[in-house]
Amino acid sequence: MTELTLSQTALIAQLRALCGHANVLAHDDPGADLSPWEQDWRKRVKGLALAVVRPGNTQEVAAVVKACAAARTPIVPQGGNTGLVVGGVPNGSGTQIVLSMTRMNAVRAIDPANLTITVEAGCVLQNLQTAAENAGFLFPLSLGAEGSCTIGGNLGTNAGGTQVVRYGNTRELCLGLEVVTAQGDIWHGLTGLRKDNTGYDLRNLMIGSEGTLGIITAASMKLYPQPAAQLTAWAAVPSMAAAVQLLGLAHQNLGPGLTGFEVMGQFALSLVDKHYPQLRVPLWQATPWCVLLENSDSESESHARGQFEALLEAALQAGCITDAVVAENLTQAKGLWHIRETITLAQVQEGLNIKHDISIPVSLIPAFVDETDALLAREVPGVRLVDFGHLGDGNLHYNVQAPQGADEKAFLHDFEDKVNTLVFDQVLKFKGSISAEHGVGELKVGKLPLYKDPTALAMMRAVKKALDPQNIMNPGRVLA
Ligand code: FAD
Ligand code: 2HG
Ligand code: ZN
Repeated sequence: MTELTLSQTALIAQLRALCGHANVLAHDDPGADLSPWEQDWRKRVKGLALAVVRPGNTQEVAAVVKACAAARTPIVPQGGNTGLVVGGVPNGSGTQIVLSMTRMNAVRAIDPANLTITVEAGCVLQNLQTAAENAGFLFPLSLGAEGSCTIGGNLGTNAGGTQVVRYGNTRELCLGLEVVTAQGDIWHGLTGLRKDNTGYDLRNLMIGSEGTLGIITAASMKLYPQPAAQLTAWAAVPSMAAAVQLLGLAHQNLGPGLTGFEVMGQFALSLVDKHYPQLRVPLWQATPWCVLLENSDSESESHARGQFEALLEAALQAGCITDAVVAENLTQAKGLWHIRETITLAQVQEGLNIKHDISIPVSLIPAFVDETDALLAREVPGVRLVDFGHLGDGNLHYNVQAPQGADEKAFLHDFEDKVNTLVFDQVLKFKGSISAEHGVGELKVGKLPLYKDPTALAMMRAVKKALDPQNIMNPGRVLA
């Protein structure tokens, strides 16, 4: 730990006066362990915070920001710290404040007639889902990290997850925001309105800005009716082209009932089988791809089952599936989803890898995969592809694992840039995006200018300069 300057010491004292000593952790406190807030989930970066500040309400957030703005001290907002692109941890300079939102976790209100729920930013996603369920509604955002990620982080990254094909990503689920600006002012934008054409859409500017424009302190989110029945199927498909054909049939047969459509490559599933054998992955050994589908029905379970059987029959006849299992009950369905959600953890067990969270028009995905697989095999011999994702949204997690037995750190050092360039060039060629749902963070900040429209980037820089002229909000993330 480097020595604190006098102004840093004064700022920490001021923050302690604002939020309470126990809610401001700093390295000057003997025994304080800041590493949970300094280390990113993937263990790609270990930063060094000047302090971790945990405000308890919006007024405290505003006061903290004002104090930091006066001291020109950068602020890194953090929720559950499950982000995958190094966006929510401080850099190594020891000069940045981590603003942890987890104490602000209240459900403020539910409006059943308006179908909205208002929650504070630090509310854990699973708790938000449960609050909605207890009130008789569905909050459909769902992702593997839902037990620890927060709605503020979901909004900050515009998270996707497994229900986007039906309900949209976090952006589509949000009606209003309360935000503390980079100047420490509070924007009271917690409207529950579905229509509001009174100028620029500031809500959508904040969503997906990864903490670089302001701090989200609360949000009004949409609620939906609970489906009468939810059925899950797991199908073996012979190729990515067949998976895309199955998606078309699923749209036709299930209409808005199609609430999930995930694809999983054989190697991705083999990692789950290897590291979590107790999960009993079905069908994976005999097929290059498996698909997980969900049908949510507003009528009844028998209606849903009938629809599913008709779909799977049509798919078998068309040759786009070779085998399938339909979960008999909710426990089995949860088990199948658990296998899908465990792929990320199985990758961690296997070792560090290079993640590509990309989107491509669904129609072009089979050609993208064929071509890019071949290019990688040629350029990086022995490379192993952990390929899976939200095919219903055209979103692939096209992850690259070191060759079997290779030193993973050396592999990343020698090949990360080459592999990223190769994959992202392919993404550009296939009219895609280099970040579908995880965001830019620090990991992709250098690549964004190479793959984003220059006029769009210039407008983004202008917005950043206008809203955060001192560049204190999560500097170095999204825009370099
Ligand atoms: P953090 O990691 O703490 O922060 C993420 C970003 O948001 C940072 O830039 C941070 O500065 C900013 N931020 C946090 N809180 C605020 C706030 N209140 N105001 C402004 N900015 C803020 N992501 C998906 O999109 N889809 C998935 O399916 C998915 N699955 C995952 C599965 C696993 C096992 C893991 C570990 C991660 C997964 N993620 C997924 C990534 C991650 O969970 C999401 O990005 C999530 O939205 C991050 O929430 P968080 O609270 O952990 O945010
Ligand atoms: C998922 O869809 C997450 O499971 C994580 O977005 C993806 O591990 C990954 O690359
Ligand atoms: Zn994902």
